[in-house]
Amino acid sequence: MTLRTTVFSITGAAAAALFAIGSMAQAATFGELDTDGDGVLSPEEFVMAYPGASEAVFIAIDADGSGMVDEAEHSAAVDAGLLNQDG
Ligand SMILES: [Ca+2]
Repeated sequence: MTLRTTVFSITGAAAAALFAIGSMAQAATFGELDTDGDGVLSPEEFVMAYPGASEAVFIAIDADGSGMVDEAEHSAAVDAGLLNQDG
């Protein structure tokens, strides 16, 4: 790998990270949080969206105990004030 390639790779990664942070700073839609597009938020997607939220919060939001947060559960949690961008 040449130096030029290395610098380009690092720049690309930094840009991707900045984009991710910028996305999270705004009110993200459920579809944006559902990064794999399967219609539910996995614990991993949930942590990505709400880094400050604890596992207990996830369990509380997962009303049907499916281990995933669906859009209705997510919007109910947002409406209840359980979630904000700070987790
Ligand atoms: Ca998902």
